[in-house]
Amino acid sequence: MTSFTRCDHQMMARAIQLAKRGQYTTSPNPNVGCVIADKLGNIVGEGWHQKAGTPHAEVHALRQAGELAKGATAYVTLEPCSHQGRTPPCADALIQAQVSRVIVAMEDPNPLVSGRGLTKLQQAGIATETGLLSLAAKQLNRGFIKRMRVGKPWVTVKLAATLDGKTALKNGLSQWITGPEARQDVQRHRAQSCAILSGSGTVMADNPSLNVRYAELGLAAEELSSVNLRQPLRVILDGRNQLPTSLRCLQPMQSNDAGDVLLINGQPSIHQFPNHVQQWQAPFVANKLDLNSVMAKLSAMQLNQVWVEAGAKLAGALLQNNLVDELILYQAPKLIGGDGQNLFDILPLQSMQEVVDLTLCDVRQVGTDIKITALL
Ligand code: AOF
Ligand code: ZN
Repeated sequence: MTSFTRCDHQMMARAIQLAKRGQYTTSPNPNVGCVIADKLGNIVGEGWHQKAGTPHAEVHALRQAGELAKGATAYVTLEPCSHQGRTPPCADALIQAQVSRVIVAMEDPNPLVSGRGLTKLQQAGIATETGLLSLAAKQLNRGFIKRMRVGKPWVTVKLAATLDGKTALKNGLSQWITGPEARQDVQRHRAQSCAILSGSGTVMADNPSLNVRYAELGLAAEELSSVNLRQPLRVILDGRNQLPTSLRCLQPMQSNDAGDVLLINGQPSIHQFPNHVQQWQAPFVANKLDLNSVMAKLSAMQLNQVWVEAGAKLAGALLQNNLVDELILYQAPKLIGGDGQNLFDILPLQSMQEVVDLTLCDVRQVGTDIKITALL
């Protein structure tokens, strides 16, 4: 059993902090941070991965450390890669720099790596240890880990409701149930996601733009000016091919290239959509778009995290297909009453054994609303 020192913990905590800087920009790659410390515990190099196709965290840290990397310890939030991807293997770079020890928070779930990076280091005589602050490291890359292990993205369903659990009036009106702070919080979650998923009913009723308004995120000026900030792919399910072309969520983004909408339908739309709207025909199961195939498709497109903003039907269908990993519910101190719309449309249950159980992870107040985060 490995025992890590207080200094080890501090260094890895710093590496995790650095990794988080990539939270809006690294996908499809994971968020990774690296700290290099000399024998006295002085930090001689720091780095984090910024964007797929650019150098990995270790390379940035090694460049900063220069000659001082020799004999030092590298703390990395993810096992150094062993393969030639868009960039060369980090394990080789660490060996070449002659570090003496590498501590990683977790193994890389990428089948191209998965232990080979650590083996390579060990074979070169470098001491390795795994598992320091692993829970925090896994939290950083839930989407990447799930895509690599399961072939599906991490799915968060976001819903906004009143205290009595209603998402809209009976006539569908819902703007706005939650306050501006909760809506700003949603912007942050959208920005961390690779895709925003919605259904035709919701986009036709509310006409949302489903984009990220970075100016509302409260980012530091240097973060805001990063050329790497991206817009999530907007994925709209339209099983009945009823979407008109005029909706806000189908319009091109100024800051984005073509290809930023994926319209998933049963057959090609009769409408002529602009080039940035791709279409994909999903298989049907029981007269409905097969949501398992939809998620497998999004994973194959290298989308790690999917943020769902949809109505009760799609949210309920995802839930019943066991495709939801996390629920984020914003609850406003308002009451709508009996005939308002529900959070999830699920089949009437017959016994308490069938009730959907969630695990609460976080409850906090955001502005005037309550934010509940629960895992399925
Ligand atoms: C690391 N350090 O900072 C990151 C790693 O195509 P590439 O070259 O960018 O390789 C991508 C893969 O490398 C990615 O799927 C994951 O397995 C690993 N990411 N590894 O040593 C890093 N971002
Ligand atoms: Zn690497």
